Amino acid sequence: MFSLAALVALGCDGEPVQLPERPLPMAETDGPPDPPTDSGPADSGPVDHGPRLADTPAEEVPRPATCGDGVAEPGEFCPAPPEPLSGRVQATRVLALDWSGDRRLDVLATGFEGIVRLWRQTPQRRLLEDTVLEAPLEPIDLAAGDFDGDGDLDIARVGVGDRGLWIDWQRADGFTPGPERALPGTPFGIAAGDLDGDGRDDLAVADFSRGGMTVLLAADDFEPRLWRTGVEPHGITLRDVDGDGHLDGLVANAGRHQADRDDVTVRFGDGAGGFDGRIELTVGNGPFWVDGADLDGDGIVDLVAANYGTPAGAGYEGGDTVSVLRGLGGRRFAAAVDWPTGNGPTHLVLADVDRDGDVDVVTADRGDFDFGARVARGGSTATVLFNDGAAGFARRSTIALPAAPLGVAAADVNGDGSVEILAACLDDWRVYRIGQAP
Ligand SMILES: [Ca+2]
Ligand SMILES: [Ca+2]
Ligand SMILES: [Ca+2]
Ligand SMILES: [Ca+2]
Repeated sequence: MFSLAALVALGCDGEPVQLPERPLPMAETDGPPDPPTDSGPADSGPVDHGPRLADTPAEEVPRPATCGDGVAEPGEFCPAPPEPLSGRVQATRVLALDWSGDRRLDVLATGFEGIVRLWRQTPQRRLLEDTVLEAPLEPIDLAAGDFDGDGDLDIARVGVGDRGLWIDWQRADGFTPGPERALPGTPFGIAAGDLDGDGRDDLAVADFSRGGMTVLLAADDFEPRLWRTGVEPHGITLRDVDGDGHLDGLVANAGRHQADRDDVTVRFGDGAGGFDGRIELTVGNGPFWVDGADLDGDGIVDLVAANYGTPAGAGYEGGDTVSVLRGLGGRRFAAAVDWPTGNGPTHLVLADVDRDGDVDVVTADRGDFDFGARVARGGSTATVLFNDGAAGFARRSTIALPAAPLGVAAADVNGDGSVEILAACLDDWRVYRIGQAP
C-alpha cells in the first residue's frame, strides 16, 4: 500500500522527520454505518474499459519567442525561474485566496511540522509573510471556507498522524483556533463547500483507511459521517459534476498499490448534505488526485485524475499521466484518455495558465517516495498540460523545481494579467513561486 510514512518521512536534505509509524487497517468498524445509496447502473454508466494513451504524440513546447516583449498574449506561457517565498514551511499544500477581502490574492500553505503559514499581498503587490498558525497535529491537507457564515474565510486542516480536524476561525483581529476534533479513520485530503445550502461551508475528508468520504456538515457541528468510495482514497474535491446545482464529491482511490483496485468515485450530492448516487470511473494506475471543470466548452464538467502509478519491479507502471474523462451529460463519462506528465504526480489543479480561454492542467510531480530514487529519476517538476480547446493535452511544459512538490496552485496572484504557479515542497521546506515574464 502507499505508505503515509514514506510520503512525508524525508525532510530537509533527506533528513528523517519524526513521524509515528501506525498501521493503516482497511476494515475499521468504527464510525457511522454507510448510508444507503442507489448505486444501480441505470444512467450512471460506469466506464468498464481501461484508459488509453492519447493517439496524438505528446510534445514538450519551447518557450515562445514572444516571451520577454512585455505583452501577455493568449496562448503564451513564459515561466520565470522558481523563487522561494520567505519563511520555511514543510509544505504539503498551497492555496491562493483573498483572505482579507481586499481583492488581492494571498497565499496560504500548510506545513507538516504543524503550522499554517499565510503570506498577505500588499498594495505594492508583494507577498509579505504574515500569520503563522500552530496546531499540535501533522496537517497533510487544508481547505478554506466560511464555516460559520460570518463572511470571512476560515481554515480547516486535517492531520494524518493524529487523525484529527482543526479549524481556525477568522475574526476581525486574526484567527481563533478551534478545538481539535478527533476523526475516525485516516484523513488524507480535505475539501470545503456548502453541501446543504445553509450558507455555511461544510467539509469532506478522504478517509484513507476506511475507504470513504467523511462528510462533516457545519449544521451538524461537524459530526463525521462516512460515505463509501473505493480503496485508499487520497485526493478529494467538491464540484457540481452533473450540473444539478448541488456539489458532488470526487474521490481519487489510489487502490492500495494494486492496479485492479484503484479508480475514481463520484458521489452525487442531494443538496441536503447527503448523497443519492455514485459512479466509479476507470483511470490510470494509482490516482492520487481528481478535479473537474469544463475542458471542451460544451458546458458539461469533465474530469482529470493525476495517476501516480503502481509499483512494478524497480519502478512504477501505469502512472506518470493524467486521465482526462469527458463528461457526456447524465452522469456519464467517455473512457479516459491519458496524457503524460512528469514523474509520479500526486496533485493537480485546473486553471487557464496561458490565458487562451480554455482550462489547462498543472500537476505536482512528486516522483518516487524514496528520496534517492526520486532524485535519480528526476521527480522534482511541475507540469503544465495545455488544453487544445477540445480536452486534448498533447502540448506540455515542464518546470524544474529545487525539490519535489506535493501540491500546486495556479492563479494570477499579483494581478499582472498572467497566471503564476505555486509549488508546495515538503522536502526542502519551501513554497516556490513560478511567475511569468511575458
Ligand atoms: Ca452548509
Ligand atoms: Ca451535482
Ligand atoms: Ca465538457
Ligand atoms: Ca489555456
